[in-house]
Amino acid sequence: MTDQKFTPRVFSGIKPSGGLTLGNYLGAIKRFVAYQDTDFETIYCVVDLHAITVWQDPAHLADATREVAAGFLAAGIDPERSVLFNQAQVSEHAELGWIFNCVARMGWMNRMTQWKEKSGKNAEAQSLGLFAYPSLMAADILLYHATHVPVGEDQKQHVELTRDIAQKFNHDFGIDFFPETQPVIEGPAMRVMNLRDGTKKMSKSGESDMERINMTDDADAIARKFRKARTDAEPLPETAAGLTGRPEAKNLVEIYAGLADITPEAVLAQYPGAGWGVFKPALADLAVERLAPVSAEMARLMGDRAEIDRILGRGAERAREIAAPILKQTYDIVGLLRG
Ligand code: AQP
Repeated sequence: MTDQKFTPRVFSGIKPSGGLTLGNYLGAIKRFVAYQDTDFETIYCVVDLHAITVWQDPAHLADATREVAAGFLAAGIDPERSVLFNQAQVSEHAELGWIFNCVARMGWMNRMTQWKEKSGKNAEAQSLGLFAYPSLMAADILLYHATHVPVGEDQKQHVELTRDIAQKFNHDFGIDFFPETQPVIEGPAMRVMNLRDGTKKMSKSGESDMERINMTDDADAIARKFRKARTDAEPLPETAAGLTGRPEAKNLVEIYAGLADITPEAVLAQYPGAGWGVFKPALADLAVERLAPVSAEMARLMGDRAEIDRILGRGAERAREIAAPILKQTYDIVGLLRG
């Protein structure tokens, strides 16, 4: 249950560590847009401070930040109805992140699946920022006393860690100050998988472009990538239970369901026993139909970078109006002296 004393408020972010993928669209952006038609206040952030936990070329980072903002806007985020900004413009994120570095425990970070996957066998050579990034993510969320965070399945553990940090802070200082934020993960395609390996997540920074659909891919690229997507030799089953143990088939059915806003069962009812020669072109057509207007609008917006910068600057001012008093109270609770 969400604590009634907190305003129903959604916060979520995307890091500009490469071009947006179909995973970001289905797992995040499309759902961010839908929240604008609810009673929640909506705050969306391009989390550029998270992007630099791995090397980013300074010559490209600002444009990558604008491109994620363009993706939000093109998909339907209205900068009047939602607060839309980039993290680096609101320094309160980094300040609260530091305080949470002093609340979170090393053991908690060590248990994060994403840390284990990203650091691999080379943890010693990773940045300290990559290790600590879930505590900055907790700050992103709690700086706004956000009650709900829509994320893809891969981020569930980090939102749960945010709850642990809030609880420990409240307990350590004997105060009920930070809410217990809920992760919201519902519907199909909450974990869109790599097209060449159905056991791995589709990522912006994955090695091969063929393993992901980018939001800016043209119709030919989308058709080619789905045609070459790895599958097994069986046709589609008639019920969702028949997808068990078939990760690639399950992934393509879930992507279709996410794009069409229907359940995987409804997809299978529409294509009972279909072969890949039928299903893959239908999936490509649907993806083009959904993504082409978004990518055309992204390209148009990227032609006016000054306008994107203006929107992000204004969003940062609005974000700070909420964040600054919460940070000030946090400093007071911790006993940090500020004039
Ligand atoms: N494959 C996915 N399926 C469903 N949701 C996804 N998200 C990301 N990939 C998938 C969701 O998109 C939001 C923003 O994620 P992010 O870009 O900030 O971080 P990430 O999860 O680390 O994304 P990537 O694409 O894998 O980036 P890189 O390769 O740079 O690390 C989140 O809500 C996430 O769940």
